[in-house]
Amino acid sequence: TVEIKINGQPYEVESNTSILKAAKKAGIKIPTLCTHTDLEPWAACGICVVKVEGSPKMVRACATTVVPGQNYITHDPELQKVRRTVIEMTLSNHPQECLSCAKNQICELQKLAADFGIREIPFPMDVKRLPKDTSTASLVFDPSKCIQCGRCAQVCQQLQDVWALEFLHRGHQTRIAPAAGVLLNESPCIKCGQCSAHCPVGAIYEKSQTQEFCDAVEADNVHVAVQIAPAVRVALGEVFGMEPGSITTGKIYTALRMLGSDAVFDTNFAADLTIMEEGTELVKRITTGSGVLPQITSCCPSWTDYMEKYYPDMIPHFSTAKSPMMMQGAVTKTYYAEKAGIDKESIYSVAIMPCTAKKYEIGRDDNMAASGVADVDLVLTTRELGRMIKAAGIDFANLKDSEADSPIGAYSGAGTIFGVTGGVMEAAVRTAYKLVTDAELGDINVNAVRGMEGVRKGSVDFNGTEIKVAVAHGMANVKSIMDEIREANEKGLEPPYHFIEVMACRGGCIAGGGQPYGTEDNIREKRIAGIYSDDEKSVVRRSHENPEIIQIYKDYLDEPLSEKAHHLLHTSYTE
Ligand code: HC1
Ligand code: SF4
Repeated sequence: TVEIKINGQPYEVESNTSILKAAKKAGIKIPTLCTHTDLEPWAACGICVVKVEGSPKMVRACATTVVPGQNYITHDPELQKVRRTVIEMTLSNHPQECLSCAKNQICELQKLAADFGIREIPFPMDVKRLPKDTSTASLVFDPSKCIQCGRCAQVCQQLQDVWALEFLHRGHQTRIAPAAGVLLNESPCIKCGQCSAHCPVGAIYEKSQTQEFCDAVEADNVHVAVQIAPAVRVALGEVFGMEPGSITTGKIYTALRMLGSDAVFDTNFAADLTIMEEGTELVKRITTGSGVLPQITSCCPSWTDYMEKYYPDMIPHFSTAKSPMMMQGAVTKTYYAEKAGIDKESIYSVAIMPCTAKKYEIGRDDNMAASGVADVDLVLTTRELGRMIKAAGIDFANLKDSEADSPIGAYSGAGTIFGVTGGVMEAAVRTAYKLVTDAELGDINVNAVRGMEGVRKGSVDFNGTEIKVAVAHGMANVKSIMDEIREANEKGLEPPYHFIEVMACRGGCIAGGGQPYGTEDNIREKRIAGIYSDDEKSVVRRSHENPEIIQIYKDYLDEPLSEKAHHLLHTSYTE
């Protein structure tokens, strides 16, 4: 640590920390629009300027490291004037459409303007009108609202290593867009939505489809069946002032019924189903030598998109199991429809997801209508559900809990942990162990695959056989593992792993691009703790012990990888 002063008060702070972080620790907020705790600072917006006592220059607090003994002035009339001018100039280039903006009331620029009490803009208005990019199924990019802070591009490049967004042109002409000015769906974009989760204003946001839900509820003879993803339950509460990580599963079921859903199911059920299929597929690959190793998870649609674009030679490594969302849709319109005596054509299947890429996933043409009609009709993000609940005047935080509907609503703790990085792996290990050894795993918490390291490698002892696994999250972290596998393939070496889990977003789905705004590592950790505590509280913690899973195989699917299971629950990938 080093000793510094902030506004004359002495503080002991970590060495090599920035002035911005040191001040934050001391409880002093220096405003900024471009920095984010997920990203390296790049000093774009200029609002965080501070003074160093004894020096005539102002420095940017985000990108300046503390020097022992220095006294930093964070707030004085001159600094406030500089900041105010930067905000006013930004506002002069920004459309004044707050009332109808996707970020109304949660926009960071709007908040700064309010904090600084800006009532008039003393510069001529100069808003560049550029067309909105609605080319993907997931996102709307409105370049007119972009303030060139660069967060989206940084996140796309640093965290995701996708480079779909970059700064084009120079000087006054600078703007952020896909390279060569193409549309997002012509760029390498994987629809993860991390740009939308990090944008401080309303320049990039999820494609809102709440009206489609309302229309379905209003329509005659439509049976609206909804599923909720694992990660939604530990984040939605934040929209209503609850602590991140609060488990609101029962309240979400109740709210969905109040919004007009006819049946409420849980994606966690299908996460258990995925484990049955994907776990059996893995065991088959290991024990019979059919299919290549390592097997790689395929439930994250941004990851499958990325793999198809950048590692098409590795497609045989993908598990053919569909994502839980797609499996849930398929069994909703077949098994459930038959049991409930409802026409599959009259079912409208809705998925509430923490993810913007899930909107894209339902439009992929590879076998996403296994029931004969679209298996999932509509995907809404956690943020969209939050808005619908607000609009309906529902006091979410005080709702009574209710239960999901049978026969595809029950889930095990293994299904829940799909929502965190390492969770699919842990859930699969719990069931694969049983399949291989015919015994239950002693310690059900597979700690080797937990945590927030970008890449985690470990092994699990399957009664004398060492099963080697690896987990990666945050798309930029996948490269080292994929290169390792590719090298082994090219040299004809033993596969370095048996099973790999990849999630595009840092932390897994709990920090998906469709989650409530403000996701940072401290919030990720709370949501992760919520997921693990839900698992620990579950009576059933292994997918193969979920009674409704046992039932569906008995009544309908026969056994994992059966012909029927193949038809409904598996898919293929394209180069
Ligand atoms: Fe996910 Fe999944 S865990 S992909 O992160 O496999 O979105 O929550 O629903 O489908 O279960 C997302 C979450 C989700 C699927 C499951
Ligand atoms: Fe980049 Fe993801 Fe945004 Fe696409 S959705 S531009 S990949 S951050």
